Amino acid sequence: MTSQQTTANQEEITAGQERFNELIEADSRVEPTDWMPAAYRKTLTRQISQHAHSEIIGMQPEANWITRAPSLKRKAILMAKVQDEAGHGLYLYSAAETLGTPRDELVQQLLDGRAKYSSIFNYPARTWADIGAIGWLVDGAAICNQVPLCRASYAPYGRAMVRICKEESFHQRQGWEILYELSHGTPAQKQMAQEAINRFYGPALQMFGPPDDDSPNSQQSMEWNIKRFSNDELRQRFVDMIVPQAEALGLTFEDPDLKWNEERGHYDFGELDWEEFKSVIKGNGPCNEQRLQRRNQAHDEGAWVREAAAAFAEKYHHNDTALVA
Ligand code: FAQ
Repeated sequence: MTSQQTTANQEEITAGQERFNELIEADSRVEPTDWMPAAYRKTLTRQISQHAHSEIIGMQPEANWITRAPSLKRKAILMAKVQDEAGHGLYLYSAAETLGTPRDELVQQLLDGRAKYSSIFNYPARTWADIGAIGWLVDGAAICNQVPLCRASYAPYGRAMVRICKEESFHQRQGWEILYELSHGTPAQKQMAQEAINRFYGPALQMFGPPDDDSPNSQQSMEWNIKRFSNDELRQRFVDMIVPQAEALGLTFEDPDLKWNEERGHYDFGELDWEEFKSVIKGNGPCNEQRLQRRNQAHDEGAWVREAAAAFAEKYHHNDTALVA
């Protein structure tokens, strides 16, 4: 590269950086064609692809219950929910791709265990009540975390989140309704609902990520208007939301430190098991191995569909060009 070219490149970068700074400062949106800092591109690719992987892996605990859902209606509802999660994964992979890394590469990172996905999906769904707990608590936590992401500075991510959040709201109501029926059913059903809540409370709170003083990405992501609230702020918001909802269900949380703090105007809650969280993220949760194995199997079994789609696209493209010619 000549020194003239280098100077021209630097000028372009400086102008790009200035424009980017203005967009962030004005709380405006960055489009894929805009210049952006390499670190901004990298952290978004990381977060959006992990989010996509979570949606896809998150299908598994629920899909395991489709054949065992207690009625035809519940089966249909659960199937629709699981399909929605697949759709969320697809919107998010599309958003991530606009940052430059091909989808195949992102998917490969998941398949060979290099990429993270949400810790919560490494826990099993043991009973039908767990499907209720996943809908109410896991989708509930997802909504709390994701509504602010509709305003993320990276436009394709924000746009994808709008539709995802609408669908997640249905999911949360679906979970709530399952638990409501069970908690107002026989004593055994109520107990099943209570046990599901006991299992999912801690892991659902951990979905918001590590505490703020142990969250290496938060500060920069907040400065770039990707994240609008810190992990702890959103966790608190979630606890404040679910406590009255649990009361309405007639269920309780197994947390002796959970109580209203008049001074703070929020619920206090107990310290979560962060050692367990770290261990699950490292791959040692109850279902990590099973989840990845199943995803790899599904990917292999879907090879013929990808090949057929590629062959069709090739043929279509060929005919198209032939028509134009
Ligand atoms: N699990 O510095 P921070 C759903 C990692 S979708 C695993 O605080 P950041 C819908 C983090 O990646 C659920 N890893 O990171 C559904 C980072 O590692 P890295 C998924 C976690 O990015 C329902 C390291 O720890 N939602 O539920 C977790 O600023 C039912 C340090 O953390 C999203 O992905 C975790 N829980 O904040 C589907 C939402 N937490 O990458 C099916 C979008 C943290 O440096 C059925 N993502 N880590 O190696 C976010 O909002 C953020 O990425 C956070 C983490 C808040 C998750």
